[in-house]
Amino acid sequence: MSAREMQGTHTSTWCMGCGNFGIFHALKNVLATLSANDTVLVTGIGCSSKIAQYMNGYRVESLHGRSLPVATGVKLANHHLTVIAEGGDGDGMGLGMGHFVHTARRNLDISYFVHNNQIYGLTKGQASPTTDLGTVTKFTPPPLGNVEKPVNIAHTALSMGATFVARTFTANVPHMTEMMAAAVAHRGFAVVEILQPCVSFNAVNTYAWYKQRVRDLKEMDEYDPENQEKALALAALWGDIIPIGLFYKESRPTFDGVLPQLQAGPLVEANLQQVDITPLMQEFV
Ligand SMILES: Cc1ncc(C[n+]2csc(CCOP(=O)(O)OP(=O)(O)O)c2C)c(N)n1
Ligand SMILES: [Mg+2]
Repeated sequence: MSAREMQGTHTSTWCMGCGNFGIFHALKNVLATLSANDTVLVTGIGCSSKIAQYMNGYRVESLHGRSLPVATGVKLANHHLTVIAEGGDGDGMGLGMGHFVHTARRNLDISYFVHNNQIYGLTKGQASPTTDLGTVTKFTPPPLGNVEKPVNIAHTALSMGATFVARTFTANVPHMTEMMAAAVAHRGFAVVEILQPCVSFNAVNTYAWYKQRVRDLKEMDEYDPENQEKALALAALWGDIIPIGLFYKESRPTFDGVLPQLQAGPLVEANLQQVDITPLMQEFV
């Protein structure tokens, strides 16, 4: 399927100027290079997660915070599929946080793209787990604004064992496309954090705010994507400089690669008629 054919027929509810449009563009570029029959996109709930509604091909818009468990199920049922999970900062770092850290530890061979607009967009502007300190939102009023230390997505992914960790910016579609394609090509859990302004409900982290701060990792002296310590130090930067690019990549056995139950082939191809489940059922009666 070409990038144009990836586009579905549903009309988008994203606001004019929403950062999701750039991400949609990059995702279509990447999906167009993959076999449509062997690729599944799984999202959670949120403006960002609606991306599944606007795409042709196999996709699941699941439950809030549950893109990774559903993606895990898809991958374990048929580990020959390319599985991409996607969603927002609220979806992934709020309700989905437990799944995020355990999927990273497990190193399941799936990609995870997080649209980080630092706000709950769909529910109209509450602080999310990635909202910056001091940001005033509907539920974090002045004078203090948000008083909870924000989650740094790339840094958390790295420290929990993700084997590919990158950050990109929605205003730069070629960079996003490159990071997403590299994540999909990586064997293991590949996280791409995408900086994404929310033009309606986040007046702080605007396109101009990000543009002033994003810096390509390749221009930074300490950059070494094979050195986890240096990657952690660079990922921790979030202030006047916010690095983008590939922080870290390592090769480690994947969960689906070592499970003995999957060695004979995908579970969906197993012949269950030869399995006698009577003894199992008797345990429950
Ligand atoms: C279990 C559950 N709790 C709460 C909600 C309400 N809800 C829908 S979307 C959302 C926040 C989405 O924020 P984020 O994931 O950052 O996505 P965005 O809309 O910003 O792209 C919430 C709290 C829900 N749908 N389900
Ligand atoms: Mg959000």
